Amino acid sequence: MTTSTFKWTRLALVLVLALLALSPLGHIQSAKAFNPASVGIVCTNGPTFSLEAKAGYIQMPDMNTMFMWSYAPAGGGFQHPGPTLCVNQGQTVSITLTNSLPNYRSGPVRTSIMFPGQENVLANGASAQPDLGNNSLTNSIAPGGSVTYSFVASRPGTFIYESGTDTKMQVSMGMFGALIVRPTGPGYGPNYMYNRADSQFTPTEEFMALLSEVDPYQHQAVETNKVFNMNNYRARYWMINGRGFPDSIADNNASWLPTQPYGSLARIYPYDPTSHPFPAVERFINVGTEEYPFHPHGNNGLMIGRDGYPLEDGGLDLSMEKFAFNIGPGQTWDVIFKWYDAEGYNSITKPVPVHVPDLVNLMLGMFYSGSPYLGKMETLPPGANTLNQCGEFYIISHNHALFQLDAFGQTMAGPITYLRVDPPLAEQALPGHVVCP
Ligand SMILES: [Cu+2]
Repeated sequence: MTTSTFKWTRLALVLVLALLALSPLGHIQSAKAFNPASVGIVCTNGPTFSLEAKAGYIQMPDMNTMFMWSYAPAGGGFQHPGPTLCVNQGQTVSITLTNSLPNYRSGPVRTSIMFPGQENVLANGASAQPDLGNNSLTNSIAPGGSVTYSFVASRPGTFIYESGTDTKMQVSMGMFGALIVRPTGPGYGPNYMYNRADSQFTPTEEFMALLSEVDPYQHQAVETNKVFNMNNYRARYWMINGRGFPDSIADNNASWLPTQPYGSLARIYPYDPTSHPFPAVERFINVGTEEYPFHPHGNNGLMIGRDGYPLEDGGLDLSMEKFAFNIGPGQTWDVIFKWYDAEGYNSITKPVPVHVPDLVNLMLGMFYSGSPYLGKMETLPPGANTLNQCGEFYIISHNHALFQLDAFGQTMAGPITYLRVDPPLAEQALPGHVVCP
């Protein structure tokens, strides 16, 4: 059995516990691209932003609710993580922060934002300074106060913004978000990661995995005005974009996750030199305290940038293909990937050469279409259900520190998400094929 055959079989048999909305099947309509707003990065476009530090609750995958501190749009509802701030290289970015954090242990809580990777940051127009008297790495503000930070986004890439005040506690409580700077060099633009021709990607296939963790005992201590004690810190939840699996693969702005707007399902089309020539991109970000070795199944990723620097040296391409990306605390990694038909399997001209075991020995995944061929749906055995919509493939991606695939003791939750590969649009439009919703 070749490696790729093994992958096909494993894909067909993988057991999946998630739920996706099942839409009506079996009717033919003209093929059109899915609504890109339901998946992928949700940008809050700049360069001027107003954020509010506040407290709220999120839903954990084990159905607990968790008290969090986070950044939200000023005057808007609570959300976690903070808005994904998108700007263009060269712009002067201006972020006004208002402090609406509740008192903690009867005292006011000062806070701030720092911008790792950005230079010459100003606070209210003057050079930002450490505020060590208030345990802050940058200018902090008391509740009710506000401060405006500004800087020139001088280089493209993926960056973090996070609290610079009492950082162990406040970042642990959830005060972080992503900052994306798009290249503006001559001939480049928002569909490039860097000012490099080989960093071009498909704009509707830009994804983010903001990886974080939660120690519920520390959060409960803060909620109930007890001591946050980093000596006792131990994460029990791990998240992608502020959600754990299976919520992680729900759409952006899913109605049952009102304070966790960002999904992490990556939904793409196969590579095709004419109709779909450019790859997808994923921005990996680690705001936790542990390494997160993220592992997509089924294909490798090409790591092209770290911490906002393209992997190059004097014109030499230092990008590297990896089967797992180890994202260290505080790091960001930019990874491009594509799904392509390496073996050319075809149900008639080149069938998958594998003997299908007896039904009693099969475990049918919830996403299995009944066929190992992309774009085909076939009858499933009696009693088997599928959430497959149009013969698409689902390939799991997860954090490979397996103890982190957990939600306070509930296993197979946490930082798990999926790559969904849809059949090519032209194929969806063929007679007898199902159009993907
Ligand atoms: Cu795995």
